[in-house]
Amino acid sequence: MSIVKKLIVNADAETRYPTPGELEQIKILAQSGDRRLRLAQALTANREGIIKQAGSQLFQRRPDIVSPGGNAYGREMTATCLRDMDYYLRLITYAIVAGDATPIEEIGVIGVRQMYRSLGTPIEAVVESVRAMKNVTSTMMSGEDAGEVGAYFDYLIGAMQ
Ligand SMILES: CCC1=C(C)/C(=C/C2=NC(=C\c3[nH]c(/C=C4\NC(=O)[C@H](C)[C@H]4CC)c(C)c3CCC(=O)O)/C(CCC(=O)O)=C2C)NC1=O
Repeated sequence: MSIVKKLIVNADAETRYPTPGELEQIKILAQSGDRRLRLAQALTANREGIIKQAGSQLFQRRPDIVSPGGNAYGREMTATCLRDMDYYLRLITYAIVAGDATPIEEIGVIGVRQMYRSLGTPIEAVVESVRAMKNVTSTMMSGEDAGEVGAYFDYLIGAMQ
């Protein structure tokens, strides 16, 4: 749930006005709005290049997954793997827009270990792909921007392990 929605649900459950502390949180969120939207736009505009570069880093580090018997072996499976990376980059942009990691958790983390286990996909290689996307995006950005975006990648990496 987004910070704004959470505030409204919590306040309404107690039929009260938002507290000064809650409004302060929204103020901080609003003040960071332009920067967060700029970051989400940068990732969205560069998504193809990010996935492509991070994908080749992943397949260099983990040649087994694209070799015969590997989970991403063959053109179709490799494309599905890159699609999953794109899914995760998309969730990162949602979190940046929301200003918190909840969208990543709700859409991409809950149940994911069981899902990949049932698909025979090595989760540590998925984590490696997220790490590669983090590295590629950080080279495109200033240190401060890379830090903010990197925190969401780190959240995802930590939650998958
Ligand atoms: C946004 C939330 C969301 C996620 C995360 C998601 C993941 C997801 N990845 C899948 C498959 C897959 N995912 C991969 C991914 C990989 N294999 C590897 O070895 C690599 C480590 C990795 C790429 C980094 C592959 C190869 C498949 C196809 C597996 C198969 O069909 O046997 C499937 C099975 C159905 C399908 O093929 O579409 C799902 C549901 N779907 C969602 O809606």
